[in-house]
Amino acid sequence: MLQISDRIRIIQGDIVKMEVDAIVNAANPTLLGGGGVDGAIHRAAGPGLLEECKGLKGCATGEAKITKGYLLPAKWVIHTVGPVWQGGQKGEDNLLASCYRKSLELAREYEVRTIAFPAISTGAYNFPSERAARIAVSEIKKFIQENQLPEKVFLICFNEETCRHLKAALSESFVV
Ligand code: AR6
Repeated sequence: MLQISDRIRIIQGDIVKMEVDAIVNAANPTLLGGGGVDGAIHRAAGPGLLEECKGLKGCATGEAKITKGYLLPAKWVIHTVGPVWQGGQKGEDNLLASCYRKSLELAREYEVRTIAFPAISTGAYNFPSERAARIAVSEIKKFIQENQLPEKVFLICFNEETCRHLKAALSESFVV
């Protein structure tokens, strides 16, 4: 059995290349594609993904839905909709935490052993990166402490700043 600290890994790179059971998409409520990581995932997965997404009838902020991965190395894509940052008084923290929790619950339901998350809401949706990193790490840590699956969670950073914030949040969380 892996230690909790061995079950969370930070990796710099492109999430679409991850050879994991599931990758998480930072989507919008239509689930019909967009820019950023959403655009990259749809391009790499091919048109089958959009076809399946059309049948999902959207997704509320803080919720998550699952589809197949089509041409991606990942078997599944878990689409979650992060909050748009509006200054922090509109429930953004709880909604972001909910994205991680609901995605992990779906992953557990589908017996996902390995999963990769992007830094949800920290691009087009403007959520402050350091604050988002703390929420991501604490929600993931809480979930894996209480659950066997997923066994391993990868946090993918696309830029140096995100990496720095995630690493700081992770090491802070393991200081006793
Ligand atoms: N792999 C990993 N991370 C990535 C990749 C990639 N290929 N591409 C971007 N990122 P964003 P949001 C990082 O804007 O803020 C879309 O149009 C990026 O550097 O993709 O939740 C949707 O349709 C940033 O750190 O998602 C929505 O309309 C993080 O992923 C809206 O953007 C999230 O940036 C969602 O905005």
